Amino acid sequence: MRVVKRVHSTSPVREIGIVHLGLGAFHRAHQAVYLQRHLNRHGTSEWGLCSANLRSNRAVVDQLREQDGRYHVAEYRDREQVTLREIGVLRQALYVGEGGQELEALLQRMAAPSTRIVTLTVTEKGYCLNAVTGQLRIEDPVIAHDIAHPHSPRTAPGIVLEALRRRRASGIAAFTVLCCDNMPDNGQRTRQAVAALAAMQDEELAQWVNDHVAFPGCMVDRIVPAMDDESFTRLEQELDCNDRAAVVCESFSQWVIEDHFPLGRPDWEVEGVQMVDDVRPFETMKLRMLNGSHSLLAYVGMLLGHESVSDAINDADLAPFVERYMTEEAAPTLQMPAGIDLVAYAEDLKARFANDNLQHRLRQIAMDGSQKLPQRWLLGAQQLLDQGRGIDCTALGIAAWIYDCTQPRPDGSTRVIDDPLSPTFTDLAQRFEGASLVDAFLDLEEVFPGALRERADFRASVQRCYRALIDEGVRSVLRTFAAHN
Ligand code: CS2
Repeated sequence: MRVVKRVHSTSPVREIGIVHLGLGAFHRAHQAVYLQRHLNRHGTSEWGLCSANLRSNRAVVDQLREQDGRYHVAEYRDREQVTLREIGVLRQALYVGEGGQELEALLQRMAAPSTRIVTLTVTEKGYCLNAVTGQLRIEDPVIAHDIAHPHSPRTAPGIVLEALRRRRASGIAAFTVLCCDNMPDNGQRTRQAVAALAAMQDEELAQWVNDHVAFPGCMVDRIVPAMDDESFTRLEQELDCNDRAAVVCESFSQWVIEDHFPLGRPDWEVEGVQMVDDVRPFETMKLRMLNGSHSLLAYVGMLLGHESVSDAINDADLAPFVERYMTEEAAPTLQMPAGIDLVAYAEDLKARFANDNLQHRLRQIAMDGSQKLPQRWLLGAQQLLDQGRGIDCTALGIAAWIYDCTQPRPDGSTRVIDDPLSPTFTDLAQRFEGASLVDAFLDLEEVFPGALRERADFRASVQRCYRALIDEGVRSVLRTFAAHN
């Protein structure tokens, strides 16, 4: 029998204090839930939300408007225990769109004195930064557009900057910018994106951004798969929840935030948020242990024919391999504050991955690999090699990623990979094969840090794994690894 705890939203919001960019499933199931709990506890709140989608998923914005911003989050602990939470804290939903239809409404909201925090989940590529160096990609056509047209920006950094420019012009203090994407040093990276863009437009504004805008870093964690028809049907059948804006997620949730909010913030700590001085150890732990394992499960798991994370972690050959990655290649690169037990963390992660209520698609995790690999695997791999340690698991992951990016479909047609570098991958796949293809991938400056690209031992490990994948097949490679461990 399924135990469903229902939590309703009855309290009114007094004011919209937070504007969010990126109204995806993750935002609806993570930040919005913390704000809803804050609202329920206080009975009212000045931290209501206005959330916007910039270019993708207009449908969810329309749906939310029809429902007056209300929707449900189904939190699955396991098959027996589900909490169905109603969210009422989202007071305005906007869609900017290609033509910038609601850009003005969004900018006005961001420039309003009541807005004190702007949060973002626009995915790694949304910041238009080189994933390795963290520098703004000024050659990117959308950034070039924002440099030329500062008042009608298209990118997230451009929109944040234009709103800040308006505040400065009207003498309103800067809002705090809180990046909630899985990037290393995400506060600093966001500052870098906004300040570098400002420097291309107006040096004084760039200086003002550097002097007056706070960009605290944070680590966010909750597994929230993208919704599909099957998940909506299950919600309807199992929980009697007929809501096309609903989201399904795990019951686990974590948020660690650097406590630097000059215009104030909700008292998040009461809802279990960890407010810290330095988020970096937590961020690196999560990126390498959780996200790194996710990417490994995705690329190696898909080669084994699996579709979801729970299927992949239940594979008797893959589970020990991922465990070995966590203990031998991720954990040794971390320096955690006292009290953090990485062995227990790894155990918890395996249990979370096994939650089969979620149907978390490996293909979803595999997307945008070029943007994810540097922080999930490559910085750690560099550290391991410097310490004279092996990188077998990471190297197999990279080989599987190259394979995934370049293999034609079974019918011979080219598979379009969901990645900003997809045209480059197609080009490399047409020009090279075997060891030269691997070499061409390892030369990609946008993905591999220079120090790694130059290491013969690194290149040799990936080459060896790629050859073994082709010659022996993935299952046999995993078994050979296990036998030698
Ligand atoms: C995943 C993350 O899609 C991905 O790349 O690794 O979205 C992951 O589910 C979250 O970071 C969990 O907090």
